[in-house]
Amino acid sequence: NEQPRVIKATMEGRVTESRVLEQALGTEAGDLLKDVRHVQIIACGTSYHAGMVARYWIEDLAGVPCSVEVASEFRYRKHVIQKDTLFLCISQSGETADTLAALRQAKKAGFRAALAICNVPGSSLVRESDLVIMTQAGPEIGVASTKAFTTQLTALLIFTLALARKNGLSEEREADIVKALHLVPGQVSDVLALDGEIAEISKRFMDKNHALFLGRGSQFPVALEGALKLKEISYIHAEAYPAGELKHGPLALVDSEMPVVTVAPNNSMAEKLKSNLEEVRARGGELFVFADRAADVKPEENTHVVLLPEVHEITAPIVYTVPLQLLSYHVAVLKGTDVDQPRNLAKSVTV
Ligand code: F1P
Repeated sequence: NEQPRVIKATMEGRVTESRVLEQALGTEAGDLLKDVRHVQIIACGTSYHAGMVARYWIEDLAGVPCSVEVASEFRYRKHVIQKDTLFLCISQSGETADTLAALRQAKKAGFRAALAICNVPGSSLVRESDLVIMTQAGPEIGVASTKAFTTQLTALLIFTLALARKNGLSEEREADIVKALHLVPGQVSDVLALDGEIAEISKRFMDKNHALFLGRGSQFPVALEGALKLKEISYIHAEAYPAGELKHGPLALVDSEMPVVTVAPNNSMAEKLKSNLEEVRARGGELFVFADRAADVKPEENTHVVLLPEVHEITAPIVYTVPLQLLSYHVAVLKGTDVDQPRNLAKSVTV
């Protein structure tokens, strides 16, 4: 519920009405970003999903190749780090052992600069990085990240625009996206107002043991994050796939016992996604579709549609995350699990 306010706070002092401010990443940023030819993103858990969204933005808007890897793998393999690589670590706590180990290891190999997206001032990650964008999420009480994620996305979009400007993004496109970013807090409030509707559909998950989440493009990581939230707090086994992968395997799982949750804003992938939904419907799967009016997905038998505000394609992942958080929350409450402290999990994995 705090997300509209903390997303706004993360933008404050970094963007005007239509531009990202030069000092958004600190005074040294200009020089350090100038010759970046590759971005390597490292993170764990929810923060990793934020990095996956950012890859779509960085390649689309800045035209810079971007790789994303979980820190727990990156730190244990041989890798090539080049001098013009920007090493970007995302961590709510700034104390995640795998993320710090990956950063320290990459430092030995040499890179252009280390940028941290972090929520805790003075944390190890903040101290060890050259550039920092602090998210303004405030303390996360629950183990499962929620507002940390949407503020990370906000910070990552601001970073992407700063990098993109150095790589020739037009002023018009920047203004279009910054204006869309200013609309996000209000759009998130509108989504939070759908709480009752989402609580109602969450009842359909009570007797389910599995769920499938689908998204296309930058909504694929949102689907991954939705599945992670459901696993973490309601203990329902959930998997996320890019919708186009359905026919390459997961379709075999679809029957009336498999709820399929889809994030379907009216983006450039919408038509393809609709044909994926048909594939599910034809096999008796129960569909839960989060879409805007323009996406034109009709409620039918076995298809529950939750209508969301119309959003810009670039900022859509921030807004579409929130209904999936609400869905997991309500399923967990109905199942009586501890929403704030799920079994077996720690807020910060420091060993
Ligand atoms: C990473 C993370 C969280 C998750 C849980 C365990 O933490 O995987 O995303 O919700 O709390 O740790 P961080 O590096 O973002 O602090």
